[in-house]
Amino acid sequence: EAKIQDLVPEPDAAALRRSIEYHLKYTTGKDPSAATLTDWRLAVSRAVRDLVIAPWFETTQRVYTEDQKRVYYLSMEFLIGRLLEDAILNLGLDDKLRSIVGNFDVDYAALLTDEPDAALGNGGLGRLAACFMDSMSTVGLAAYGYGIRYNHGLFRQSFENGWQAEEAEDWLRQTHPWEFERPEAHYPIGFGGAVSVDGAKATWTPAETVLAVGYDTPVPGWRGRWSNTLRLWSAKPEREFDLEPFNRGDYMAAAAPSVLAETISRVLYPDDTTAQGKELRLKQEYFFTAASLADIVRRFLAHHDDVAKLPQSIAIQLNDTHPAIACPELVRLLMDHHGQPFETAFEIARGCLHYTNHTLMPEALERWPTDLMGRVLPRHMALIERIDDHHAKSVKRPESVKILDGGEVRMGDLAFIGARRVNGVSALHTELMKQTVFKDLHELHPERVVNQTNGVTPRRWLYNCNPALRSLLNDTIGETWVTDLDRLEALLPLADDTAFRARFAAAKDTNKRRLADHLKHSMGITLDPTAMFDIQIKRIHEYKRQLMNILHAAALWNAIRQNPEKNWAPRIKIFGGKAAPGYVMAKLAIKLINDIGATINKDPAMAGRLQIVYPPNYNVSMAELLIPAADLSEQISTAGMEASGTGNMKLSVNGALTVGTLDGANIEIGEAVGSDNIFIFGLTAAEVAATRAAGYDPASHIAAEPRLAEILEQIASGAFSPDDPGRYTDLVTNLREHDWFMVAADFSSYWDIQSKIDEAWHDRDGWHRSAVLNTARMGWFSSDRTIRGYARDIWNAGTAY
Ligand code: 26Y
Repeated sequence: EAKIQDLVPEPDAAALRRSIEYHLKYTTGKDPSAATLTDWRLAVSRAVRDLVIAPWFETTQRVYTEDQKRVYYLSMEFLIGRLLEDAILNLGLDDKLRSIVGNFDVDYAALLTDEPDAALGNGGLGRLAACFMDSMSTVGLAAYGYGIRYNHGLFRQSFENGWQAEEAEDWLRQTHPWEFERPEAHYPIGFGGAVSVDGAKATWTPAETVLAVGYDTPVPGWRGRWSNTLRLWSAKPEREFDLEPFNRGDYMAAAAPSVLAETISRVLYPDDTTAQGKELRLKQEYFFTAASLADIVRRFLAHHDDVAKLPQSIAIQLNDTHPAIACPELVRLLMDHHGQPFETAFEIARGCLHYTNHTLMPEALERWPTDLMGRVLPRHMALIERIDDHHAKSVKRPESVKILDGGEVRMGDLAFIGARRVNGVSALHTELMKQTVFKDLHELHPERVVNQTNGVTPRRWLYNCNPALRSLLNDTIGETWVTDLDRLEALLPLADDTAFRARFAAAKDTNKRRLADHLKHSMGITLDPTAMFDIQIKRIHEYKRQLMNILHAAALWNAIRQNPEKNWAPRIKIFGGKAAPGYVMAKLAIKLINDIGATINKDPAMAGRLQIVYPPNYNVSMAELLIPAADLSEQISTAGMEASGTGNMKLSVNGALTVGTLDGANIEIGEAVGSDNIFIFGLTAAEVAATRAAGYDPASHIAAEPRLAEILEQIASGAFSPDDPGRYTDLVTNLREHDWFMVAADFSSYWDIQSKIDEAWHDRDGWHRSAVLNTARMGWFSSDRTIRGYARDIWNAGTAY
């Protein structure tokens, strides 16, 4: 029996070179003398992609002949980033390609960074889906990712006078060399119209139909030994255009069907804050969910005949409620297309479906007005009512667990009721799900909620992004950690080895210089690589409290000016992140960071002491530069509000120490690395809840903390915004009078821990020891571990490796 890894041809350098030349000429249609950097990149990408095809076919074939259980990961977002370097490193071709490309007189590093990020996601949820795709291939699990092929991913961010400005992103302007269009894999997706009922049989006649066309990208795991598929759907019109209006000379009307259809997959919703109830979003959700289910059922029926056996053959994971319409859609297919009675259809569907929750924030929980749902998806609306009634009949206090509430469909409740398992993404988050949002449903179905703490792929987030540490690890403990991250524990004794610590510190220094070089070129600023790189990178949200971080910077500025000769740890606070375009408070926070930053950076007394840096357009590729360079990782959300966090894991495994609240996965990170190697501060989730219940008063906290009172005075009086002194009046009033996110309550504790961090920084040996222990003890946070957990506890699916 052929092993999949035997099929990955180990190409010699000459064959690879010929393949690149071939693709430059015959695929890109360019002569070497006329080829641009992008032409070369496309040719190299094609040559690398060719090497993935054999294991991809082999995986598909093996899953089919062994009739393995297939896992389907349905996600509105896949925040992938660049693909070429990842594929090269997974296949082990880095050294060869560097020299081949160099011999063509092309800059290898520039060729790799020429690729635009595939930014088909907003943040944590989308990046988690991408890490899971990598891990599912690496552990050898039969899986398909399903999502939307947005023409425009997350917007490009720039700063205009310190304010965020947004520009459309355009990653498909150039050829995307990794995908295969599958015009034969297309499904008509209906919207609107009416349902006619004849006895037990319902027929839905949509008013409008678009085609979902699949685009496949192979996802090679480590060393290419297994390769799954990411299938993204693009919306196309059934008819490209109408001839009748064209003949009349009405060219706009002639193109109307195509405009309408293509709108559906045109752009990613850039908001992960407020579920806005927009019709187009509902159409996007149904579009990709219905296409995926049609594809899943077709694949099943190609070699099975009894739909009742679906749950044995497949497992579907819903990444948040965005694809929760899968429940009524699968019921609809089973009833209306396969003749199953409602109750059987519902039990089959529930046997296949599983739901991951990523947020407890009420404003981010999806709810759809019933009239909108009824208009866009009339058959589904009727089925949701039926599911609701059916569920209510089976429980004692039905009024507490209704899907339909106040004229709205609550998608979280629908997903919970329609799923065999429901999971949270960290231990704390799962507990809070049971105690708050899903309290009543959990009491009715106590076996349903399980935890799967998030993880991150060690390929992209250690091996690939941190070549300096990668070589040190490989030299010291071998390479097995790449697929078995617990092996990093072999570093534990080396934390006390002076020579090893020095090499570890040297790797960090290399990464800091790499970042400093990059920022010199991109922003024209100078960073001292010996200063502490204090980094907060994530979407801008009130609950993530970037505001508290910048208030700390302003307080430090005051303190340093008062006592410049004190032994301050030189710090560079680096921020990265985008705000949702309509999120006014988040955009104001960005402006405040830039205003305070400008004041601090131009103060000569701060030179060598404090600097603020905020590079625009934070994305996956920028994360790959920032994370390996971090000394301090800011994870300072109001306790109880960050479901898990995954940036916290990436930073810690790369040897940054965390300053954090007892929130999300920070708690589990603290347990892993040990309380001496993490800086925990602030209220706990229980204390936050209790403080709120008792009637929280920020004013008393501000009065008790003169540092905070002073900076709020300064901000309110326009010290950082002389051009518009009233700019922050509302922001400061809000902090003084409401402060929902409890910045004032946690500020003293944050200040104190930051002072301890200054002291710890001066003990260089102690710091490096803690950094080594972070890397050594973070193995559990590999997404390989997370995926094995889902496979075991939720999917009941096997893994080949
Ligand atoms: C419905 C719409 C408003 C919406 C769109 C996107 C709502 C939520 C989202 C995305 C949420 C998200 O990214 N959540 C993050 O998921 C990560 C992976 O589990 C967690 O680590 C992180 O704490 C959580 O905020």
